[in-house]
This record gives sequence, structure tokens and C-alpha cells, in this order.
Amino acid sequence: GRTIYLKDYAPPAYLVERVELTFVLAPEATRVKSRIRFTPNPGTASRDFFLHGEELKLVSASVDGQAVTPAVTDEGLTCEVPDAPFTWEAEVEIAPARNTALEGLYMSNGMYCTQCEAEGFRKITYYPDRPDVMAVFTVRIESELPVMLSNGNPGASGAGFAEWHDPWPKPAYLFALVAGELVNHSGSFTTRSGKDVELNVWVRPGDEGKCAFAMESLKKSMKWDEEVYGREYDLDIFNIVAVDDFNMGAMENKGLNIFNSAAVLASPETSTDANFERIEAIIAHEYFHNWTGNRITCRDWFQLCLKEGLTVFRDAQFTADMRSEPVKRITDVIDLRGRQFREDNGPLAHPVRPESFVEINNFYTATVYEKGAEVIGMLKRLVGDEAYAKALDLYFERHDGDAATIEDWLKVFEDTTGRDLSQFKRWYSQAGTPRVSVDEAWEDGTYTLTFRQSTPPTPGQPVKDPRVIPIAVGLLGPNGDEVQETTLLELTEAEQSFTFEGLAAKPVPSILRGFSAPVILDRETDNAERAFLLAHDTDPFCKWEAGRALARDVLLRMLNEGAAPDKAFLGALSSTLADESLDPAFVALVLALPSEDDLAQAQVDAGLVPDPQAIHAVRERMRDAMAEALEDQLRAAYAAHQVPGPYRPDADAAASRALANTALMLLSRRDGGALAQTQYDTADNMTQQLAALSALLTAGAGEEALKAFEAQWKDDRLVMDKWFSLQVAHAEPGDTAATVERLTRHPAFTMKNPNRFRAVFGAFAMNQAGFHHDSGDGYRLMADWLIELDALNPQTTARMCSAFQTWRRYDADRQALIREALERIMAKKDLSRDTAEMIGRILD
Ligand code: BAL
Ligand code: ZN
Repeated sequence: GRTIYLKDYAPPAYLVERVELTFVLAPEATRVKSRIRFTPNPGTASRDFFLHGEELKLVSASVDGQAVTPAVTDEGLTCEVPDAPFTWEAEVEIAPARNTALEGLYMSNGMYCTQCEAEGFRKITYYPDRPDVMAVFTVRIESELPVMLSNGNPGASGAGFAEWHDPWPKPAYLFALVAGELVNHSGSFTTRSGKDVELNVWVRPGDEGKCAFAMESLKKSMKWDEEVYGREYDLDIFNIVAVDDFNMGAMENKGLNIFNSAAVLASPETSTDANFERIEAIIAHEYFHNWTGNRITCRDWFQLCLKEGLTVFRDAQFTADMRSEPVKRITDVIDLRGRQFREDNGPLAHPVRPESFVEINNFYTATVYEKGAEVIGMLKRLVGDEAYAKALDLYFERHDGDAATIEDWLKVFEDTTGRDLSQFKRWYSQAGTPRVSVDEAWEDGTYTLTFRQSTPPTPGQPVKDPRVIPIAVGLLGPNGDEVQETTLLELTEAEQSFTFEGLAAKPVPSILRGFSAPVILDRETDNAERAFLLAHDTDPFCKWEAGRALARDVLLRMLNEGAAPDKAFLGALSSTLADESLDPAFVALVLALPSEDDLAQAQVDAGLVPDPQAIHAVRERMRDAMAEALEDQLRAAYAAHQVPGPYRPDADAAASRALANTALMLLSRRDGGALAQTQYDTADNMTQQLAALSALLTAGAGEEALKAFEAQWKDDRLVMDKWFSLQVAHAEPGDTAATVERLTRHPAFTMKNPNRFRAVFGAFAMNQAGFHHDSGDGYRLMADWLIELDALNPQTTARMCSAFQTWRRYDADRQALIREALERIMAKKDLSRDTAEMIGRILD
């Protein structure tokens, strides 16, 4: 594959004024006619006319009505054209039924649908498929299917055809088309300026009953974006479609969002609390893209974080407003560390704004999305809420209709605040997670914190410059009272000190409140202080973080020194459980131990080679100890947090269930699963049913329930995904590969459905002790299946390769086994560009 560089960006030679597309749909031979009005770009001297196009059969082409014979390659075509406005017409043939990559126009259960971001439109017709070419689209769809949708507002329709017109200029990646036997759940929304918008959630017949929650989430999102960002919807209609076969979570196509059915269909019987929360967040995310992504798009794909970081930040704000702000923040940090820090710390590390790529699909990463959102959170903290709001207003005013860059984005903040953001910009250009160490000094009522920052080398970036790091700090007195409320320190130097005066006694510092920057904080401290902060800190994040650090420390001592489960730690958990002022969701988060991956990384940080099986065993032992020491309290918490009445997916009810089910998981270690069996038998919603099944599997008593679950849900794809995943997640280390292999032989297993593949192999990669079992069976099995999948679906295959990204942290034997697996994938004939790039980077 050829490498594309940010530094090589050149504006397009021709711009598009308008596009007319006609689709005559047929599974094996869809005809796509295009009529495109091109005009020379006054912003560039180049007149090289190039249209992207892949896997297309060109039937005919003309320029201003004169037939032409373009020079066609695998990547597109070139043609002699005038240095003046002209009309290009072409007809191509494509085969959606044979499109297993799920990119471009493809079929899912008899339904036609599209996925064009990032570069899928070029598999539909010849076009300048780059985001800085924005055009007004008119679409005509011809087929006998009852529902035919595209972007924008509906135009004429009749027997066998439907027309759509999108008045807002957009890049081709936001194009969408759907046609099928669909039914809709409809609703409406009146914008703040009084415009009525028709809303629809389109699904396959039978799923009508699972749309209400998505519809409510959409209305909440529309209202929130008006209230918080002053952003109003801009078309007469907003359609959402659920598709079973989809590589991503969802896609923000203008006026026609297409969703993985897992990210939209919800019912109490089939969806967990986590599913409801995720659906609400993804609906919001895609809707918010209408302004941050669609009205203002990206100049080129290197600017992906411009829309994704900002939209993730916005959806996180939304979730915090709809639910619990502290719980959202803590769970986001857990996710960031589990996925983004992991990425930043290995061979796949890249800046929030990458500078090169081979396949852009490989850069839809936790770094671009989640770290991209963290960077915006830091910016907001640094300039303050008021300036942030002003800067955003200016951004929308100045760049509406633009394909913009990170420079444009930072400039609105500079112009609003007068701040120089050149040092801050390093957050976009430097990869790697900064490490911040802190020392304290106390003398005559003056308390000094000295910070040092450094960022380890990452691929292509051996040396890093200091960044601007906002560090929110508070101080607690010896009795636990707060003596210094949260204040923001701006660390800009490699080493810098900050003093606090007039204190009566040496304080206990609460550092990085709210996780004010995506850094690793190194601080020499002891478990007594961690327990003190867990008990007294007023900042929910730092309070939780203290408990997390305590847990990590005692687990590492068990692992590295053969220590017994720490009594003081169990005591701290007991106090947390006893504190009725706490949100039960917070208590559940404190009771959850650091992940196996987290502990493996902590060992690496301590200069040790992690043993995944030993890590697994130690966590099991600690959970047994927790169950034993806390049994009475857990029983009481379980009873106290049963939620009466019909299921509601709101944050309070979900919080109670989270604590009760955390207790249930631990109690199943004491009672052989008796309580879990009772819950399983009486559950009237999926949260309770799945938690009970999980607890039964923990107790080794889940065989019957697994069978019953399968019999009950065999016709529900999304629920069956949970059934597949759970078995892999609960498999013993030595039995995980065999479990995966057995599940791949299940009649309901299919490689063609990304959700099902991920249910099994995503769970496999997450089961660290099983995947990294010293037999090497895990690596071999994963490689076998990635090789198979690559021929069908490169994008999902490439994503799954990240299972191997931590390989250099393991012992020589495991590394040799992994290398062998990776080299075997690399040697596969016709390996996709996507997978080749990923394996190449991992091996490098
Ligand atoms: N733009 C791809 C899907 C999403 O981030 O919303
Ligand atoms: Zn997005």
C-alpha cells in the first residue's frame, strides 16, 4: 500500500457544484448513473482531472454530452476535460449482493444500504471522493422495494421510484442510500424556531417494538444541542435506519443516519442497562455530527479528530447531563486507559492528528476519538466555560459550510481568548501518553508541589517537547476537610513548582481532579493515604482513583511478593459499602478490580514481565477474599438495591442494579450460585437475566441456564451475541481457545456478520489469560480466523489485529508464538491493505 502524507495535501483541481445520481437497484447488477457539474477550482492552478473509483464496471462516460474514453486504473480514472465548467456523465455497474466488505453499497438481509466514510463512495461511482469537495446532491432510486431513502428532503415518489434532494453541500462520505422492506417508528420534533421535523426510526418488520428508546434519545439530543450549543436541525426530516451487518457503531450521513442494529434497537427484555446508555450516547453522537462533522466537515482525513474528538466530547457532555456526571467521567477514564493508553503505549501509537496513513480506516481509533475528546476537555478547562462557549459560537459562524482543519479550530480559540495555543497544539502532533511525576515539600505553612513531565518515544517520534498540562488540584486537611478547593495548575515546563501558602498543617493533595488531563500520574505514596482519599476526597474521580490505586497496589503485591489479600484494602471496601451517601453506581465502580490488562501494564511499568495466567489467578483470589470478608454487607446491599416495579433504563435504577449485580457476582462465590439462580428464574429484563447468568458461570453452575437462555433467545441476533460473548469471557484460561473453537462451530456463528464475529473474537481478545495462554493456542486460532475474515471484510479484520498490539510486553516464548502468528497473517496471498498496514506496524 502507498503511504499518504498530511504534508502532501493539495486542493482539488475541480470543484463540484451539483450531483445527480440515479440508482437502478439489482442485487447482482445495480446501475448507477451520475451527472456531475464540475468547475475549475480558482484556488489552485492544477487542472489534473482525477475521479476516484474502485471495483466499478464503467459502462459509459461523457463530457458535455460528448462520449469520452477515460484512462481507468484500479484506483480511478483520468480524462481530458475543459478548463471551464462542464458536465460529466457516467454510468457504472456494481454488485451490492457480492459486497462482503460492507463498504460502499451492499446488502444486509435483503436490504440495500451504504457505508461511505471514509472512502466507500468510490465503490459506488466515479467521483472526487475527498471531504474537501462538497456538493448539493439529488438522488433518484428505482426499485420495487417499498421504502427507498437517501439524504436530505423527500422529493417526488411513485410506483418503483423515489427522489431525494439534499440542499446542504456535503462531501461524498456523507452520502447514504437505503432501500428495503422496512417499517418505521415515527415521531416529530419542533425546533426552537418553530420548524416541525419528521423523525423516523426504520427497522426490519418485527423490530418495531424496539425503537421507542432511540426515538426518545433523538428528541433529547435535538433539544440538548439547541440548549447547550445553540444548534438547530436544518432539514424537514431526520431518518435513522437499523442495519444488522455493519462495521461500525453508526454513521452520521446527512439526514439519514445508519446504525448498527446493536446501537439502536432497545427493549427491557433484550437490552441491558449498558446497552441503553450506549444507544442514547450513539444516537446523540450521530445527531451532533450534523453540526460538528456535516455542516463543518474535515478538509482531509488527517483532520478526522476535528469532527470525532469534538463530537465524542459533546456526546460525553450530553450523557453527563442526562445521567451521572461523575459516573460518566470515571467510566470514560477506565475506557480511555483500557483502549487509548494501551494504544499510545505500543507499536500502533499515533498522534491525535496523524501525519501519514496507508488505509484511513485504520485510524478510526481510540486516540483520534477518545484522546481527541480529552484534548478538547483540556482546552475547555484552560480557557474556561464562558470562553469555550464563545469560541464554539465563532467556530460555527466562521466555518459553517467549510471543510476545516485543526489550525482553523485552534484559531477560533486564539481569536476568542487572545491565548497563544502553539504549545497546546503539541497535543495534536505528539503521540504517547505523558507521564507526570510529582514531589511534595512542606515548610512553615507553605506546601509545594513539583511536577515533572516526560513522554516516552513512540514510532517515528523519538523525542517529545513539554506540553501544556492542566492539572486540577485540591488539598485536604488531616481531618479530611477540604482546605484548598479545586484550582487549576498549568504545567508548561518540563519541571515546574506550585506553592500553596498559609496552611495550618501539611495537607493531603488530591491531584488530577476530574482527570483533568490524559496523563499517567506517578506519585510516591502509601496505601494509608490512598485509603484516606478514598474515604474523604470531595472529587469523585480522585476518590475513585484512590481506591483504584489501592487495589492495584495490593494486587501487585500479591502477584510479585506472594502477599495475602490485604486486610486494610478489604476494610476500605467495607467502609465504602457502608457509606450510604454514595451513589450505588460509584460503589460498584470501587468494588470492580483493575482489569487484567491494567495489571499487566502495571507490571511492565515496574520493570517486570507479566504472566497473564498468574494475573488472572490473583484477581480470582482477591474476589474470593472480597466475597468472604464482605459477605454480610454484600447480602444487605443486594437486598437494599433491588429495584421494584417495571424496568426503567434511567441512571438511578441502573445504578441500583449495578451495585446489586456486583454484589451478586461476588456472592456467587459463596453460595454456589443459589441467589443467582433465583434471580435468573425471576428476571423480567435483560440486565437482571444476563447478570444472573454471568454469576452462575462464575460459580461454575451455568450449564442449564446457558441452554435455557439459548432456547429462549435463539431467534434474537443481538441477544445471541451476548450469549456467545459471555461464554468466551467466562472461559478458564486453559479452556478459552477450545471454547472459542466450539462456538465457531455453532450453527448460529457466522463470519459475515461483524457483530457476531466480534461477539466471539472480540471477547477472546479481552480474555487476556485465555488469549495469551502459554500454549499459544489463542494466537494460532486468532490468526486462522483473521486470515479467513480478511478475504471477506478487511476493515473488521484490521480492527481485530489490535489484539496483538501489546505483544512486546510478554516473555520470549510468547513473543515468538505471536510473531509466528503475525507473520503467517502477513504471508497470506492478497492480504488486504488494511490488515497489511496493521500487522506491519505491529511487527515493526
Ligand atoms: N463517522 C463514523 C462514525 C462516527 O464516528 O459517528
Ligand atoms: Zn463520530
